[in-house]
Amino acid sequence: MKTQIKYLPLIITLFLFSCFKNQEKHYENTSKIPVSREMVAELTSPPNVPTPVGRRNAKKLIVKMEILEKEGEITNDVRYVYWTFGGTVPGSFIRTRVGDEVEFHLQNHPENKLPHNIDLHAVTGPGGGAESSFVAPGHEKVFSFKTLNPGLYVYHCATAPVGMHIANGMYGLILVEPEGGLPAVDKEYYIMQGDFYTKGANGERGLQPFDMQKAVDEKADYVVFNGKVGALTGDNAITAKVGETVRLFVGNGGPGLVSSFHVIGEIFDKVHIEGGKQTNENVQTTLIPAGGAAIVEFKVDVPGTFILVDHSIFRAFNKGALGMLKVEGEKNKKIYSGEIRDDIYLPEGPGIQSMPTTDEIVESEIPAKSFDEQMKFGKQTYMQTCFACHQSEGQGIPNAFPPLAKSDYLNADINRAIDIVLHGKSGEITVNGEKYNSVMTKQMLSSEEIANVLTYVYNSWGNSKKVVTTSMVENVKNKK
Ligand code: HEC
Ligand SMILES: [Cu+2]
Repeated sequence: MKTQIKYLPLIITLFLFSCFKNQEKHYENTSKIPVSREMVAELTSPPNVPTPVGRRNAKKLIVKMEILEKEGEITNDVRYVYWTFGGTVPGSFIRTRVGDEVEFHLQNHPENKLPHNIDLHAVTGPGGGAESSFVAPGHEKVFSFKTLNPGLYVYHCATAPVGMHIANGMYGLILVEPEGGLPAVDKEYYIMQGDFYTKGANGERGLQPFDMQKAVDEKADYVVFNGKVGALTGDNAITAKVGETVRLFVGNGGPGLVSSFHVIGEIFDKVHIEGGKQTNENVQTTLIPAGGAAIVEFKVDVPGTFILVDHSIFRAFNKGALGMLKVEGEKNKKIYSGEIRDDIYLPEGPGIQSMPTTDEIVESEIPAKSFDEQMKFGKQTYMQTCFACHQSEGQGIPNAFPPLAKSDYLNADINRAIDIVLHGKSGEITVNGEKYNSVMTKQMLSSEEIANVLTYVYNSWGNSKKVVTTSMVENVKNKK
């Protein structure tokens, strides 16, 4: 007790002194910003970011980054050997402020196979640090740099073959906050796109080696956020509540592809273009170069699931560049009503009041009698109706439309197949071991057309050669 009182005047003086020191002056030349004390940097794995810098003074900041080469899953049953900064793709997020003196410790784990190094775009100096950080397995290299320019920067490995090291996941982001820090927001997340090149095609199972030729040709098998398909979907989605402000630190590691970053159903209130000082407002899609970044900010006004995509859209729906932001809270019907009505729109003729139901579809006058005729008419219907989704050879599209060729699901139950074409199908199904969870709308076809098209499907592409008759379709129809 006594000693505490004795030191009280000293404590008060120190307190006042530190308050005074926080009234930091503005330095035109950021290389002159003095550093006080030493501090170990907090590093985080994606999609998390370290605590904001706020108003803290510039410091000597110790960053310890461990390189790990490790096997992971790029998508279901597809394995890949990732090379990582800190054990994740993208690598650990580094958060600094302008004027910090970063003492960088690059550690190459003794069980790794290769030497690596690091090029930080936030560094002013040869190779962005690469020249002084080349480190063999079982070694640690130390170098230091002063952060002169505020902004969001990419870091990556720059060891030959550079493209291969980046393609295997060796990239991440380092943020240099301006004096006084970034304005406070409710939620901050770390997202980074990357393209992957595997020996096997997209979805081919097993451990997939890196494919140099595909990488050179920039023919990516996977384009993903945060290192793998689904890193930000379902239970891994990022979240916010209605009314909150969200800041996304978005980077693009490449190595090959430029990202057209977009959030479906949301407008970016503010974007720090290319991660720099200049901001744009009311942006729909922002371009993020390979080896570049952007800070994206918006307020979420309505609940729902907002889909993050690379708007080069096949990458999103076929190669994995798709994430989710789930927003919970009160609906706001003024901002977004939801579906109000589903009216009939039939511009052709007056007097048509409703869509014909399958019961009302007029049966053709001359029914196909022979098997050959059924096949001929069935193929026509297939090419007009089913082809768009199930594809010309019934092969389907992975993750979207199940195959009809050699389909165990189709061949197992003929009445169920008739029912699907009559009434449509939604919900999870498994076809040839692959799960599909999508929607097939009901097809506006007559019973005879359904009989023909299914006969065609059953007698093509290695299926079970059943014949479907009009009366079989009628039976299924009348059961309901
Ligand atoms: C708009 C796209 C689309 C069209 C057009 C379409 N389907 Fe489908 N089909 C689907 C989807 C999606 C599923 C899976 C539904 C699910 O996940 O529950 C499916 C499932 C099926 C299945 C069961 C699964 C399987 O692979 O065996 C059959 C049989 C089928 N469709 C037949 C047809 C036939 C025949 C036609 C043409 C008359 C047709 N479909 C037209 C999208 C479509
Ligand atoms: Cu490397």
